[in-house]
Amino acid sequence: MKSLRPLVVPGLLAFGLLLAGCGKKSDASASATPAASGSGQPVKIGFLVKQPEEPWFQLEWKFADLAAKDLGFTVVKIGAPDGEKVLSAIDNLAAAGAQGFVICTPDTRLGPGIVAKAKAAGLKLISVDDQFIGADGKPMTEVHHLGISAGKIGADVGTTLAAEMKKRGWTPADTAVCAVTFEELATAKERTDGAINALIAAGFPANRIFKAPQRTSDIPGAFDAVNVLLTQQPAVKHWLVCGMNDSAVLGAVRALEGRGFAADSSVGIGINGTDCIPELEKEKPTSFYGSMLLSPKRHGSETVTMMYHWIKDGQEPPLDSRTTGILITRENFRQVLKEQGIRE
Ligand code: FCA
Repeated sequence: MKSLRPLVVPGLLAFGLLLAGCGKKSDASASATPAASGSGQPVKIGFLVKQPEEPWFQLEWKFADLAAKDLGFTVVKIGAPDGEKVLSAIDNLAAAGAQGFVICTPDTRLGPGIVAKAKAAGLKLISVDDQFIGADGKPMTEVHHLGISAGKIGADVGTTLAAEMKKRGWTPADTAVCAVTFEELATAKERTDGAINALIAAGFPANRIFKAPQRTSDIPGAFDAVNVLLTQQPAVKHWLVCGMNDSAVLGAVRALEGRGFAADSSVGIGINGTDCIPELEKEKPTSFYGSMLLSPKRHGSETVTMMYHWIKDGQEPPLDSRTTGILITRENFRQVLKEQGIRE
């Protein structure tokens, strides 16, 4: 999601115009698309992701493909980093005879437009990871969604950070929290809010918790944000780090290293568990202590499987499904990743 913030308003406007312009064409493809359910046509399902370069999304795709192989349908994998790509992907899917798609949208505020476009194209729709936001600013709970229990997973990060601080004998006087935030994305805000609240509940002083807002939700975005914070807080001796995902915490850890902080003076815990594997495999431990491993298997395979049964058998999926996370560290990650089918 590159420099989304400054482009959001023009981006949304352009998305609206594109949508208006596509109305006729979509209607045409809707009538050209045979009724999906029970039509006897081969099932074809699109899987659109906002950041195809992130290992998390590559694994979702991998598990979607495995489910498709098992059940005998096709998954069309499409990287859609902006609204324009999303719209053209929906057109292409409809033209190619797909009956539905799963999407992690590049901007949750595109939700109403994506719903309208999918409807016009006669495609069923499930959102994954990032829930659509309606025109009223609230989650679009009428759109079928599979996501994570973000607040609870964030809270587990906070509780673990507090325990690690205690283990190391660090005091609140010389320790601070760096929360790498991306608050325009609801699931990201719920995660970092969950971590912050759990730290406070564990007795960590609220005035020692600092937010480092990312401009982009990737490693460079986190790196830049944390460098600013470290310049502002030169007196801190020990840092505890949380963020929306592994990339956020990896960017923070690299920025900390640039200022001389290492595993003996800072602790970071990510979320995803899929984008930090090379980090945990490094011979020498870094400040990246561990991650809450989510289930790319469930997100990838369950979404397309639900979509498949919806198309084929008319079986509507639950409106809202949530998945959990488990802590992986250098001690257990090989074993857990194997159990979860992520690594051999
Ligand atoms: C969001 C994040 C991903 C992953 C997913 C479950 O889409 O950007 O990294 O954490 O939620």
